[in-house]
Amino acid sequence: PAHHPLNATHPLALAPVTGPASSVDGFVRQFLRNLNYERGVPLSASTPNDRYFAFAMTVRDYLMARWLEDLRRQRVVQAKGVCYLSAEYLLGRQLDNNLLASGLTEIATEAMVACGIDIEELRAQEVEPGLGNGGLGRLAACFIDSLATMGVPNIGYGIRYEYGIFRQTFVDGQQVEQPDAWLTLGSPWEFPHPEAARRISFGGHTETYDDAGVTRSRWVPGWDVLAVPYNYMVPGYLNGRVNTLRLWSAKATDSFDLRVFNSGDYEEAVRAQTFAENISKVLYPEDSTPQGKELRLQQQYFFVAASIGDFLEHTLPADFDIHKLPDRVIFQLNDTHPVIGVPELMRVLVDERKLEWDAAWAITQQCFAYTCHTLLPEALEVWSVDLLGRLLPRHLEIIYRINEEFLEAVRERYGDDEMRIRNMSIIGEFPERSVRMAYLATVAGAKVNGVAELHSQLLRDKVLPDFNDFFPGKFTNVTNGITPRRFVRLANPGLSGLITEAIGTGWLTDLERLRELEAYAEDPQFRQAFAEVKAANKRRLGDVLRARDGLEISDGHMLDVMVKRLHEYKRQMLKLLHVVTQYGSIVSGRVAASDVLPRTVIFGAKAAPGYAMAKRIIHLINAVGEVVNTDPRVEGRLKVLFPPNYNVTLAERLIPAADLSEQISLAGKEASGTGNMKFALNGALTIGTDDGANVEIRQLVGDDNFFLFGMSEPEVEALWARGYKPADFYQGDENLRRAMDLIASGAFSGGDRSVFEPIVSNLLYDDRFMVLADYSSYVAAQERVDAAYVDQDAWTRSAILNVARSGFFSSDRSMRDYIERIWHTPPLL
Ligand code: 4GP
Repeated sequence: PAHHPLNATHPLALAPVTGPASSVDGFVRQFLRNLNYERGVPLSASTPNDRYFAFAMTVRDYLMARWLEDLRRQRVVQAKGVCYLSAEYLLGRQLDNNLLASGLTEIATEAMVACGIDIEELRAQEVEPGLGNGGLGRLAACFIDSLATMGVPNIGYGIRYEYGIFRQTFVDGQQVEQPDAWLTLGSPWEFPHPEAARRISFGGHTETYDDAGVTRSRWVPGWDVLAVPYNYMVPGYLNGRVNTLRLWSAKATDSFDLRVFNSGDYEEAVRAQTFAENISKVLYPEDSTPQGKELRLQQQYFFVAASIGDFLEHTLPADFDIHKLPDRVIFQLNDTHPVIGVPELMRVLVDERKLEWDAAWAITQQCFAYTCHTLLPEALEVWSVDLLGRLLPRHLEIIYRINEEFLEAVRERYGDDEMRIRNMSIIGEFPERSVRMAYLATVAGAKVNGVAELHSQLLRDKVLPDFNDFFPGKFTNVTNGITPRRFVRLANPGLSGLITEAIGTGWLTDLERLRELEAYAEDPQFRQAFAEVKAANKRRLGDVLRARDGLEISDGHMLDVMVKRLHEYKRQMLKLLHVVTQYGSIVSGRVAASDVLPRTVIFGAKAAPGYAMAKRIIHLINAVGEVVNTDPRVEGRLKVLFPPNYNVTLAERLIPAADLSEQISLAGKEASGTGNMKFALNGALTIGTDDGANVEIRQLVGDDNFFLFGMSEPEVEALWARGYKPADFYQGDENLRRAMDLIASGAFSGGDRSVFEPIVSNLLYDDRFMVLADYSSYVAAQERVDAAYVDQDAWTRSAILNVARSGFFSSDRSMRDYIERIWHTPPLL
């Protein structure tokens, strides 16, 4: 038969897609349908995984009509939208979030009761997609939640890593990494589209050719892989909107050489396949080896080229006038990982679409904006020219030309100021010729932003001052935020209920309304109820830690929590020195155990697999915990718990239970922090330095409700300038000396002084992050904490004020700031 054109005007195809009936019966029917027709099993023979899949698919089915409608609307309206380019999305579990967003929680719960199914068992089935390392990846997840909730058209683009952030275990107190095989049982939330795979090229060489009298360059690649899109729904909160997250998975183009296979060389036959599929195999493979570095650049180009190509060819209509691209999209660069997208868009515009260089550059400069997430110089990515030229030769040429024209403009402005030109060049010369990706992003981006006031200011004035001078108005700030749907409503249902009782609904999408709670801080009954919620959250955490790790939380203890990646600049060591100080005072008899305020200190932290010092610190934390927790002289009044494998799921239990939030980085090092916001919004008080977003938290909640300590950023600078000698601080503070000596003595390593010697000597003779300099101020602040905690009612009042005054930290507000200052993408009504 002849080819049949798609009959999209068939009445049934035109009818709006309808979800299952919004009733318990409707849910049950669809659930059983999915179990039978999608899983191919009857309820009686189903496994927990079958039931979880059928359940998740049912939730999906309710969201489907909205998703299709949003896709249709975005196709028709062609309004400007955001393409968020991020190598990481640390999503956390999807089930409860999607139930909440679709307003199905009650119906679904009742439906499971009706089927005799334990909904908790279903929840426990879900493995969280750990497609991120920490703050940067979690931020991306919060942002796409907010955009959907605000009805702003957005596609999140990233990588579907087969293995996410490693699963952390402890063996003899030391971190051991296990692969995170999150896809072993499949994921019900993804929609693969192998038919829409895109071919992504690498290697080869460039050549010039004559194009009707014009000499042009082109890339003759050496090899390619397929990028297969997997779509995920990103539902807005109760607003009927669903955006898309599109993650790319790598597949070989000619995956299987049957001839070689038949000849018996099975390994050789799949070699190409293995090589290609490595690209999306793991999140951030170790980059300390040359091979690892190359793979990482491959990942970056892979997902960015696929995303830009997808947007231009798939999302835009076929007849789109490419000159209007800036009216239609902004590509937000989440740190430097996607910055190779800049030369990629130039390549597409100039080589493929045949635009003049200047026209293409004008478009490109309006279509990108760059967010920086760090202040550590070693975290600003550079790629050796050698590697980049080998992997992406045409892109290197393009980068050279961008740089040439940029430096010419710099010369025009400042004359032959060679020092300045060398400092601003996108190409660095030492220690090897390399491309400075942050500079490329800054030159190309319409805007550059830091992630908290202090960070943006330091970025502007200290990291990139020449660029700020050259591009006035390009630098701006958008303070980070967190989604209150996941981190208040889902994580802390008790507190959410209490808030709604007090101020009514609506605050979850208008978080500044939490201000109305201020008056309730003065109401003894409310304080009582608030304290009860906190106590219940602690019990709930206790249940989780007992079941998960066999850990016990003691009644009546203050919960002092430090959860974040393990890094020297974050200064887990400072917290640990405080613990060791307290322990030392007790066992030496200087302080009676009964006079110590009972505290449980909880750490959660993963160390990068190749970061030896961070791993040693983990070992020491566990070793200290082992000794402190079992020493009878402590009488159980001081405990150190370190549940392994801190992740989003655990964060959702830990944060609502915390009394004290540790945000103790060296001032000028933590770009923003977002955990700090989550704690404040859940009614923990912060002990913190004036760093990152702590500064803004303190300004908002007020000095009386925040324990500030340590040097400010200018003081840190001044101390460096004077010459920092950590040993002087050691000599000058008896408590500090005792604590350090106790560690050095082998007290936490069975008498073996060598185990933790590298930590001790690093602190004494190097101490890049000035732990010793801030120690005495920190211990003094902890004494203020102890004193304040004794008056439980006053503490609760402060905790309520923290909640009431932290509405600013909603990621909805961050999104409004991005929209107003950078994106100019209004909600689609
Ligand atoms: C983090 C920063 O360290 C943290 O301060 C910030 O809150 C977060 O980004 C989000 O902006 N950076 C990373 C990273 O996670 O990988 O550089």
